[in-house]
This record gives sequence, C-alpha cells and structure tokens, in this order.
Amino acid sequence: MMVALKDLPKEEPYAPGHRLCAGCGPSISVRMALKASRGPTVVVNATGCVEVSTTIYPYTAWRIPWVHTLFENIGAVAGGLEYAYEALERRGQLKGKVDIIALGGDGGTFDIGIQALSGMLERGHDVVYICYDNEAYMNTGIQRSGATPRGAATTTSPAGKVIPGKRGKKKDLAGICAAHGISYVATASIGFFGDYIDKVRRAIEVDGPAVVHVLAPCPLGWRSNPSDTIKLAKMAVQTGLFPIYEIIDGKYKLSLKPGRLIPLEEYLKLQGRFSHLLKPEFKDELEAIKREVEDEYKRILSLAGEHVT
Ligand SMILES: Cc1ncc(C[n+]2csc(CCOP(=O)(O)OP(=O)(O)O)c2C)c(N)n1
Repeated sequence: MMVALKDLPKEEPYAPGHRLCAGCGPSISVRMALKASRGPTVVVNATGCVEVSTTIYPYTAWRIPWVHTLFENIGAVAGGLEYAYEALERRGQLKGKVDIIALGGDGGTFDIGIQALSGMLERGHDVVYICYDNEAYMNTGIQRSGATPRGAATTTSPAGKVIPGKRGKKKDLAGICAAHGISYVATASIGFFGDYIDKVRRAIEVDGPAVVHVLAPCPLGWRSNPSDTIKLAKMAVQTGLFPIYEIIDGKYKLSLKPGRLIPLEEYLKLQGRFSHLLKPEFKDELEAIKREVEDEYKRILSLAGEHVT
C-alpha cells in the first residue's frame, strides 16, 4: 500500500521559510515525514543542518512542539520525553498519546549518537527515530561520517595521491538497529516519497521503538545540481547502492523489487564528490566500489529471500 499524493494531509507542520539550501534533501525528508504524523507530535532534533536552519531566533519553521538536543544524546532525550509524557498521563494531566519523533543526521546517528540510540532501542521506548542521511557532517563543512560511501571526497577524506576518497564502507545502520530485536526498521529514500511516508507511518504505529533511515541528498556536499536531488535519491536505489527495505520482527522485506540496475557511473557522474573516480588513475578503486555495491546488494536481496535476475 502506498500513499497517493492526493491523499496526503494539507497541513504543513514544517513551514516554509527556513534557511536550508535550495534542493536540500534533509529538508524534504522532514516535510514528508510530518505528512505521516497522526496526532499530537513532538520532534526531538539533534544539532545539524535541519536544526540550525529551521530555528534562527526569533523565527521557527516548526508548527509543532520541537526540542533541540545535543548531537550526542538525542536517543536519551527522546526516551526521557516518553517517560515524562507517561508520568503526566498517570497523574491525569494528559489525555491520549503523543507521538515522539527523534530526528538526527547521519553524523549524529551513525557516529556520535549511536550509544544513546542503542540505549533507546534496548530500553524499548515508544519513539520513532528518523535518521536523515546526507552522507556527511554537512553543517560543519562536509566531513566524512560512518555513513559516507566508499570513494566519496569530503574535507576529511579528500581524493588525491594519498587516499582515493573515503576508505571503508557505509555502516549498516539498519542491521545494527534490527539486532536490538526491535520490531520495525526501514530504509527509505526521498526519491520514493509514497514508500517513505508509508514507512514513517508504520513506524509511528508500532508500539515500541522504530527506526527509519532515509537517504536525503545534499547538493552542497555532494556537489550536485539542486534540481537533481530527487533524481539522485531515486538513482541511489536504482543502482543498487542504497536498497530500500523493511525489517519487520527481524524479517527483511525488499520495498522495490529488483529489476535491471542502472550502471553506477550514471549516478556518480552527477556528483562532484565522485568526479575523481571517473578518471583513469582511479579505475581500480571504481571497480572495487562496484564489486562492493554488488555484494552488499546481493546480501540484502538474499536476506529478503530474493535473488538478482
Ligand atoms: C559533541 C559535538 N561535536 C561537534 C559538534 C559540532 N557539530 C554541530 S552539527 C555537526 C554536524 C552534524 O552532522 P550530521 O549529524 O550529519 O547532520 P548534518 O549537519 O549533515 O545535517 C557538528 C560536527 C557538536 N555540536 N557537538
């Protein structure tokens, strides 16, 4: 089941007028996620682009309660909020449920916030954690994170004679979260908005912790055209680089059935961060990346009981 554009609520809990860049994927990911909200919703937001650019005093782009928290403890703050609302309910000071959405970038989630996130999942808090993944620490100048794909040039993984861009592959956030035994984890892309909104809604409906990891291109850091954001978000999935799937009670389910994959070069050539990979001297690195993408894609497919055609 996929939400149709015409069925989306007209309300915009995330208002225009923030100062995110033109074509900002994370911003789109937030607007879409809130289209899936069902009742009173509170957002807990770690430091990052979305946070700094939506709340420039005395303005705010949030039309719902919003809490800013440190980069490193978003999981703990969101979990604490859940306990606080529970206490209010017990005392009869609050009726009905408040949905809590924790929102962090990939730096805040994959690296520095992962301990707090792990604790939140382990304790079983009824919180939806959304990681918007723009594949680097963008707010502070495009440094590599645990989510940066292999080969990407960032300010801390520059491509040159010493290294060929980021070394090592992207951390398997969905697998790590699912290993906590929680009942809902999903990967998504803003390029497939109906699928993404559905997943956020399902995550909200789960009783207990749920995680949605959404790919959200950043034109500034990816050195891509702002008008290509959605196209790139789609291509990341269609090349097999970022498979979208759900892990429901430990079972993998692919969201987009595999067809013929688009060659990875088509995706890479639209982004300055990968431009070196298309030069002859980086040929071996490109081949290694292609093999890694294929292996990882097959791994997810086999977990989902599918095979490459
Ligand atoms: C402990 C700590 N170290 C460094 C910073 C500075 N800092 C603020 S935002 C940020 C980058 C966040 O990156 P990410 O979570 O990927 O979000 P994005 O900026 O890409 O939206 C950093 C390093 C901080 N706030 N706290």
